[in-house]
Amino acid sequence: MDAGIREVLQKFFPGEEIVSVGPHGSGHINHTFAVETAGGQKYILQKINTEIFKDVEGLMENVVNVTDYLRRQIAKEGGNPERGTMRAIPTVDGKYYYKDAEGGCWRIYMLIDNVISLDQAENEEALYASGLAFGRFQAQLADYPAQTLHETIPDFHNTPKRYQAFEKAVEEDCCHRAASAAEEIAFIRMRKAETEILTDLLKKGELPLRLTHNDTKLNNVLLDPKTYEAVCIVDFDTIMPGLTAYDFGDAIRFGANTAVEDEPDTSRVSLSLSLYRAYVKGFMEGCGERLTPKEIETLPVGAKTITLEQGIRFLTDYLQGDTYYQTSREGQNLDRCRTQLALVADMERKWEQMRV
Ligand code: ADP
Ligand code: GN1
Ligand code: MG
Repeated sequence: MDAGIREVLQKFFPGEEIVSVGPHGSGHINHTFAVETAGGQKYILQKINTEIFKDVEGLMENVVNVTDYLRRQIAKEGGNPERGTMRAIPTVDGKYYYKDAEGGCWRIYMLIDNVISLDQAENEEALYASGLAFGRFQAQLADYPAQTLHETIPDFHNTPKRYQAFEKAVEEDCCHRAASAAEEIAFIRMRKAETEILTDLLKKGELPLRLTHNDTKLNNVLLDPKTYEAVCIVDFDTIMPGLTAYDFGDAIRFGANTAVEDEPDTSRVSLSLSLYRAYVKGFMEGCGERLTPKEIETLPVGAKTITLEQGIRFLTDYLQGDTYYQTSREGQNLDRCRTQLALVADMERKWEQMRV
């Protein structure tokens, strides 16, 4: 075991014998490890990405307060709070993260066991279940005091600002990559006006701000491997006030795509209407009567806007030299961008059928 990781674990479990530590999951932001102790207890150890999350104190305060609140809600509903949400473990000093000598920030969660985390939907059940889980999540947090939350990434789903950052990256072209993405740049520019639809509706007061998860991709919902029922939603780093359409849309972008997010062959990319409808059904059931008619009407806009936004974000990172998302091969962010744009194009073809 890496000496640094051993030192970190000592801050959480002094004297405990650790039998294994290994990389876990396929998140693009933090470094995630599964840890097992000699007593058979399993944990998730994460090195938080402090380039992206500047206020770890505030971030962990959000996580601890929201998970405490959810535990109470889940217990009230007769569920099992220890499997139904994450539990962060404090250090011996009672803090929910440990800062090492180099400034690296580490946290530990109980590991939720006997679950799967999918990078691509295997069936409609998975989409229905994750829709239901995210709909319920929003309902469970409906009365949470949203003003007490720290904004962990300002303007996270402000699509017009994402567009501006993209134009700046094209103009600067610091890595001389813009020429290799000329088609993608043109595709995005043609849809500039669409980046503003939802934020304009919010400004006009036609859409309400809710407490949203903001990173609703399928691999952030742990599922039962046999029934595909949702067990637990994870990745609370971006819980902030936001629009329902974005939470809905991000789940569609990832889970109703017939290809993986970084598929190099874009002919494999399409929106599966059956997966889409399965998610709609689950999400609507989970939200109950809460959604306004305008929120329901704009769910498909959310799917298209966030897919475009994600294409913009991947392309911006490619143009800036792959500094934000973790990559494992050259050109991966450009491939990720291309899958998003191919999906946007397919949503345009299927627009009438996407109506909710
Ligand atoms: P990132 O921000 O890098 O995506 P996540 O917090 O989403 O990091 O963690 C990465 C992956 O690890 C998740 O997609 C999920 O599969 C798994 N994971 C995270 N937390 C837990 C947990 N408490 N129990 C089991 N698996 C987890
Ligand atoms: C990141 O952390 P992860 O891998 O669950 C990103 C999301 C993107 C997603 C694209 C904090 O999610 O916004 O939609 O990658 N998270 C952050 O796969 O930027
Ligand atoms: Mg994640």
